[in-house]
Amino acid sequence: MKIIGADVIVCSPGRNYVTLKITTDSGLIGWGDATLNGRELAVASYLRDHVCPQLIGRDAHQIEDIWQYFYKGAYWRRGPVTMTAIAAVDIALWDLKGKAAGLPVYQLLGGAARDGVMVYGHASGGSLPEMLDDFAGYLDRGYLAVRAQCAVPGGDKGYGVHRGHQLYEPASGSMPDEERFEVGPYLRFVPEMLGAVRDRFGYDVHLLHDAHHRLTPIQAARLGRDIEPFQLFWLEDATPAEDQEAFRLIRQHTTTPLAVGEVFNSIWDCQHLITERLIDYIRASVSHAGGISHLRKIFSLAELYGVRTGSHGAGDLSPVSFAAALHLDMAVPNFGMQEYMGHRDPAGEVFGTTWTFNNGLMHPGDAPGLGVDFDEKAAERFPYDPKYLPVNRRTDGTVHDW
Ligand code: CS2
Ligand code: MG
Repeated sequence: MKIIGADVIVCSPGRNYVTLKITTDSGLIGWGDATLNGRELAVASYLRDHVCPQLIGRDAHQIEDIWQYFYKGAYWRRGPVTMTAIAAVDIALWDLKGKAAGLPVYQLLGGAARDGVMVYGHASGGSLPEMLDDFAGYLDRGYLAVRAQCAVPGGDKGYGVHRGHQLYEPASGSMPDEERFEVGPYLRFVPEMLGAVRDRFGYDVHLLHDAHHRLTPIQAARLGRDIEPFQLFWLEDATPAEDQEAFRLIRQHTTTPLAVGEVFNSIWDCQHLITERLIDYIRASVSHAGGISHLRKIFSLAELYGVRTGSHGAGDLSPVSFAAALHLDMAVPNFGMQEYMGHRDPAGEVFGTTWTFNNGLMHPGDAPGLGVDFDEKAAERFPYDPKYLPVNRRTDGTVHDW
């Protein structure tokens, strides 16, 4: 199955997406997701200028060889741009292999290890009553797990709070928005917010919260300890994830389960977190951590140490990589939880999907490959629209983690 074409399509149906199209001499097309929020054009160029020309003529069935060729052959290894580009190639090749075999990708990965994939939705609000009502909506729609994010009273809009009726999208403006954040009010408000969720909805729903990298290790330890009574499924990104040692300190102070990894792009970013059981869920994503081939190596390492999966599934991971995540979630033995933020309209005019949602569980469907179609004509109607993620500052103006 020889590769005869490799093209990069940048479009913006609701938000920017970078999609790789690999065409073979058998007439099959494989789709990969190369979206890196706020740095889309860097990945598009890496693919167009340095990867696509080297794909032509290769056997699309040689997924691992092609992965190794672009990982070791570049000399300069790892990093979000490189690994997102390699991920897009890998995802497209798995899509092609499934289409050539007439099987959904999860069958190629060992078949179904579960009936469906439990997903969590994103409840948020500018106030506690607004967030609680949003939370209730997810329960009404059958979700078994819900993340709660709420603006801190008197604080700025802050991470994770949707504005208006559209799904939350952090990237905005042709230059980064600047947000303000102060740790004290946040640390005092979150236990109150999570306690209000438990008071109103009880303990049967899986409850999650994302601190989004904004705490120091000891602040994260304090928050983990203070929210223990609310029995979270996980506290996410408690502290900037590149500081793996920090999780040792947090672990010493709290039994609140810890999840981290959406900014990771290789197994070496999380190797010690996993082998020393410093976390409970690894959140690396198919589209930023080298694709299906590399992510399943991370998940296999995690399995050895009792760490479960918690794949990133924000709206800036396109339907192509979300479908790929579902296929992997179906097959791995140590599945934990899949994030499902949904995709802003009119993404559905470009991406055709086959996944289903029933009673809190999702299934990728049984179409050959990933089960996602891409309408190139429709994509032309939504040209790239430069957007950046916010920059966070403390109230004294110091740049802070967002
Ligand atoms: C968040 C993301 O989904 C999450 O848990 O951390 O929304 C993250 O902020 C975005 O993916 C960044 O583009
Ligand atoms: Mg997160």
